[in-house]
Amino acid sequence: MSAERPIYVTQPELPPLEEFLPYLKEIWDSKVLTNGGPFHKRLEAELAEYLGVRHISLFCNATIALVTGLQSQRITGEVITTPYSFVATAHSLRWNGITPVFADIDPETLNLDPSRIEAAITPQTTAIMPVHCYGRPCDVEAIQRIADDYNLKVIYDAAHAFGVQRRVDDQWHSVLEAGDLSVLSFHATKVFNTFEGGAIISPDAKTKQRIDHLKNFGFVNETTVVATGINGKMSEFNAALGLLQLQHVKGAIERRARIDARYREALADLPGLRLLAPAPDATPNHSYFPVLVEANFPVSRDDLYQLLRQRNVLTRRYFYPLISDFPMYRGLPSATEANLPVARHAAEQVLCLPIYPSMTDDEQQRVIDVVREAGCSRLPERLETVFTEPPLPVVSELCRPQAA
Ligand code: T4K
Repeated sequence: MSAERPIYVTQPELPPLEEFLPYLKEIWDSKVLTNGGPFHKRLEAELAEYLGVRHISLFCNATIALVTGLQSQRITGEVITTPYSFVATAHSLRWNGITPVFADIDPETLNLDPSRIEAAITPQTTAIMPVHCYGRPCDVEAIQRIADDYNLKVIYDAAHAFGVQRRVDDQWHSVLEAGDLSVLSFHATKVFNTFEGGAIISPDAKTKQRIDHLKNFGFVNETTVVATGINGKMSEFNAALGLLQLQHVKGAIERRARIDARYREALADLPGLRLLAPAPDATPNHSYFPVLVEANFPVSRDDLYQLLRQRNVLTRRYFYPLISDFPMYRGLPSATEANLPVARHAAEQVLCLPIYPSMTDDEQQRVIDVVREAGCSRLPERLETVFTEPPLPVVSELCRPQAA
């Protein structure tokens, strides 16, 4: 293992501690810690404005928000979803007693392929749960057309899609407005974090009210409980942090954009390394930097992953294994290999390179050097040296990107 400092796939963005202390003082003075206090109210209002949405309900995390969102829409039976996501997507269905039905993904976008949805619909289907994977918008129009034709709800797992906008008829709209509900994650690893946290974006005040009841045990007042709700509330600590994070998030996304651009410039010429093309007509948030290690890359995806680990670059294979391969899902009829060839292929090729605002240029260069070194290894005997200690031969000038 390398003696160099570890570079993680992500590192949470945090504001200067001294900026947070006055918020803590206010909490300490008021002794209002949770249950919809002043910071909670302010964060809902300020986030709605920042994101360009009207109704937002804060949650303790996105998983509980997904579970609650499904419950609020009274979704039952079967829901069509993607196997290429974090396991919480399908778990939220199971927590509602719903059967996930996996449909394959699009090879270009890695999002649920609308052309695969119709064949998965049965009389038990009540909804579609797509994921804006890596923050890249799904084909929301095509999905909505199918939902309308079959009278299905659409619940978006938008955990990755903070701040992402789409251009519709020359106007920019939040991607979170699509469908019946969208769910965001504010986990430590996300573009906007409140340590842990999440939110549901609702289309109208009535839906938000129902969700607000459901996340507070079903209470509507001191003595009335109208539903089997849960405790999904965000605390004042997390909400206060969110307010402060919001002041810094624009700069954080801009820094991510520069890291993204530099990876593209440095890695575009490597045969066998596919970079996902930016989505047309969308403002990305650069939450992840996935690459697909194809068959003609000199080393396999897993060898590249190990090679990076040897150099203390701790990438992740989001999303491998597929959700449909986990033991609680693999027995489902929709989980078969034959049903999900594109998702399986992507899961075997994907590697998410480190991207986070505080990543330095030197750290990024370390990542680029290892990937280029692997990508430029042409001779079989060289491949063997790649995995021996002491560390690899110096990257040849030939393999260096033209511009850093
Ligand atoms: N839907 C989708 C599509 C999702 O991707 C997620 C979560 C959800 C729903 C559910 O959202 P939440 O209920 O979590 O709000 C991470 C996150 O835990 C998870 O939130 C996220 N998706 C998923 C894609 O990634 P792991 O198991 O990879 O996390 P972990 O702890 O290995 O962290 C990755 C790296 O981040 C570490 O190597 C170092 C760094 N890190 C992480 C944490 C937690 C830090 O530097 N500090 C930290 O506090 O799942």
